[in-house]
Amino acid sequence: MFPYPSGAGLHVGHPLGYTATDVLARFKRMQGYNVLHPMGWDAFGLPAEQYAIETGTHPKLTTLRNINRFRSQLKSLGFSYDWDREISTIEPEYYKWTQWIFLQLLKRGLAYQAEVPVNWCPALGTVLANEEVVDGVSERGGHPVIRKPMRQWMLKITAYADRLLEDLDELDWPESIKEMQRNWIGRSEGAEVEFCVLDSDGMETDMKITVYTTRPDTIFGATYLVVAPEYTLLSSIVSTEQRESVEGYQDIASRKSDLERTELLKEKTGVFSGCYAKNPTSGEPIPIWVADYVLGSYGTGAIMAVPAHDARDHEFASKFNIPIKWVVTPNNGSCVESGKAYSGEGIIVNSSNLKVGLDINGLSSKEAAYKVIEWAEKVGKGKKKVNYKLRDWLFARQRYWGEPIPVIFLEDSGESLPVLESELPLTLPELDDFTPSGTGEPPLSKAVSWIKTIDPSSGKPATRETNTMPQWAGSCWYYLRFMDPKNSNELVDKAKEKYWSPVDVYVGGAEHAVLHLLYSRFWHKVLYDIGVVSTKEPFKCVINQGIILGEVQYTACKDTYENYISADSADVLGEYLQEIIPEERVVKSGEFFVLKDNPNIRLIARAHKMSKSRGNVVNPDDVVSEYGADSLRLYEMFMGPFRDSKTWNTSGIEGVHRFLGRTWRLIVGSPLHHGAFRDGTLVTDEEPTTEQLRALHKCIAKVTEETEGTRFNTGISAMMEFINAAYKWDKQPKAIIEAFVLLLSPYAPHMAEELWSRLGHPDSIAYKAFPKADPAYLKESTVVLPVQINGKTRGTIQVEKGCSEEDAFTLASQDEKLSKYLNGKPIKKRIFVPGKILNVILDRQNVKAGSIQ
Ligand code: ANZ
Repeated sequence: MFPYPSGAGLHVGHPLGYTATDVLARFKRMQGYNVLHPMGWDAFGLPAEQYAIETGTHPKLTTLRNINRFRSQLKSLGFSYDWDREISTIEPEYYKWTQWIFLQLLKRGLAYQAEVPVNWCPALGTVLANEEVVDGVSERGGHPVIRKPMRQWMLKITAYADRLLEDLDELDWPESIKEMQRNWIGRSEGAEVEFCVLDSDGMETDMKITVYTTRPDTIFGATYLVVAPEYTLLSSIVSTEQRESVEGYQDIASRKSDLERTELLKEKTGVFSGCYAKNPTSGEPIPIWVADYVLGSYGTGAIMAVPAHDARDHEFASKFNIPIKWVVTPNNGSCVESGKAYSGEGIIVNSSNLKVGLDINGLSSKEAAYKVIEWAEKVGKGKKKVNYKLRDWLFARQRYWGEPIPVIFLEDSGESLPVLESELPLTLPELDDFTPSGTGEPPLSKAVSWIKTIDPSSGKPATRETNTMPQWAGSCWYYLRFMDPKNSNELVDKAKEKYWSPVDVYVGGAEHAVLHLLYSRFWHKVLYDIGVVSTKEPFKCVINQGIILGEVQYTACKDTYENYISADSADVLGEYLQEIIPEERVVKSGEFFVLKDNPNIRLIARAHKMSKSRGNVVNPDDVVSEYGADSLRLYEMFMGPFRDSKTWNTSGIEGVHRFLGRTWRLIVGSPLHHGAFRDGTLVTDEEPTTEQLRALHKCIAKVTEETEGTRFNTGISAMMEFINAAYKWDKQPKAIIEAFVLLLSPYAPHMAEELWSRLGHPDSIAYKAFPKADPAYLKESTVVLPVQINGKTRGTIQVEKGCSEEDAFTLASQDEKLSKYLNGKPIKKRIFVPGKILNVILDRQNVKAGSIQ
């Protein structure tokens, strides 16, 4: 995944994913594949715009500066990117195609306008992104934020919900991401049922409230209805007496986010609407309540509440004294625990009304649900319904630093028209003032001469759309552009797309498990439908690299007199002070960490996310200048399994740095005098021994297998083992060492190139063939042979395969453990099964006389 070039530069999390793909790219290239390993910038976004508002610096300047920094940092790590393919989402040549995709969506009815509530901050006069709102107030300045409906562009991702769900099955992605996507799409099967609204005399009116339920089997137990505070029909149902409290409630709810509203642990709130509806099955009047635990944006925005069988309804009904009616019993017939909802399935009870022709008593939940839907369809009061949690994608931002949306509005009629494809890219106008207008109008409304335009087909005056696209837009399809970055006629050339697509390995953080991956899959499917791409899915395999946490921090607890207390007793004490202890004052004792000068004091050891405020951020530049890029690369790959979270540990870099040093000295030798290494290497032209070949081929097999499987840490361990073994040899044959340098090169390319050149090769190592393991050297040549004395296993010996009985016996007699059973003892019989066992039967009499225990 390409990065957002933030002002802070690279953090150590970036090289983790980027080293991994670089190792893979180099490895695959050496195996003879054509590898597309590109880099680019997801460069629109809020921080540059916020910085522009504060300082007046144009976001483009800030962004380009950041890109330059990122590029030089990445180059310092030796990533083998094809820099000719570098792209940036802010360049008009790129966003021309982002706009083009938008026009295709518009053409197919997949982009539309709607009034949607946004986070509106009256004091700042601006719309805020969700991440700029903290606990209902603006992050900047702490001003109140309300939800206000505004005209927005929406993308109809819901039209693809089924395909986005079904096609997940065929992807080689982490199961956890697939599950998150499934939950996000949230397919739910149920029914819509109509409840007739009653007037104040209890008579049926023309008004109906349609509810969405996944449990039609519980309908006889629906003892009230709930509508969301933003339910459109609400104002026409509310009774005069209740109007004021309902409106007050609506106002409070408008300030809350959906997440706050549906939090399970939150105490339920609500107001009575003053009005009743008729349960169509039981025929009973039931009250209609307004409560914010029902969301206006899901289902129909109204529910039938079944307090006996739904936990939230139960809590609500208990609080407001609404009747609770049990209609499902657990299958095993045991009594339902009172005071709690039973939300499982079971056998239906209390559910029959012959007047309406419905009796579901005694049926299972499944059968009952089916029968209720059938009945509702017959009497015209409902139907089967599939719902998705997935919402259409809000695709407009009231911001400057984004792609202009290529739409114009006719001044006379207000009709919206697409900008002609031939006029793309529609470039962002220059602005000096990036502050919001104060009325909610986006900053682009200040670009007066840009806004005014003429509709080319009618010649009528028109104005341009001033909303821009969200940051997600440019990152939705960039992988396609890498395949053909300079094409000015097409988004991507068909043949090139066919050659490279789909992306074989897509590596990035788990934080993109849902939105980015879902949005790109959606756009990709649209592009597939219109014949731009040849595959249904963009990314064949996705891998999430683990997070790198900051160095472990040790904390000591102190009582109020500032005396150290052990962390295990501090919890009991409750109140305690904390002091951060430097690593030099810490030792490990068993599985805990304690103070060096007072081992009774146990410390708290914890790794935290790297953050500026904690001061535990590691800057890769510092590591590179102190240990070199290869050490950083190797360390990040060696820290632990690629997909797991890991903690940064500076002494760990020293470990891999030493390994590289040892490798260097094994091949080149130590410097003759301070600072200078001899030219060339220490390798010899001797034929390698079998032992050396075995060690090498074992290493080749392991490194190949582990690199292929993205288990880089164990691949590196194998190389470390090899170097340890090689140190025991008195000669380093060239054939062995050259192969090893090839193995090392994807991981530590700088040092490998230097060694390769010293080994007498004038050209780069990067395109040489990766060594292949010879199976002949992988077979183990020795076996472990159990040795029994009088039928009892007394030890083992290691013998060459095919070793003779005599040799095995000699080895056993020389073995430290076995010799005491054998030496000087008369032997009655030897039983030898080659490669399996050696059994020695001693002369009984002598055994008794001997000292065998
Ligand atoms: C009656 C009922 C009885 C329900 C019962 C559940 C258990 P999912 O699976 O998430 O689709 N619901 C429907 N619309 C809602 C909304 N806009 N806001 C909050 N809740 C809503 O869940 C669907 C269930 O969530 C529906 O089934 C409805 O409550 C509730 F024993 O209807 B149920």
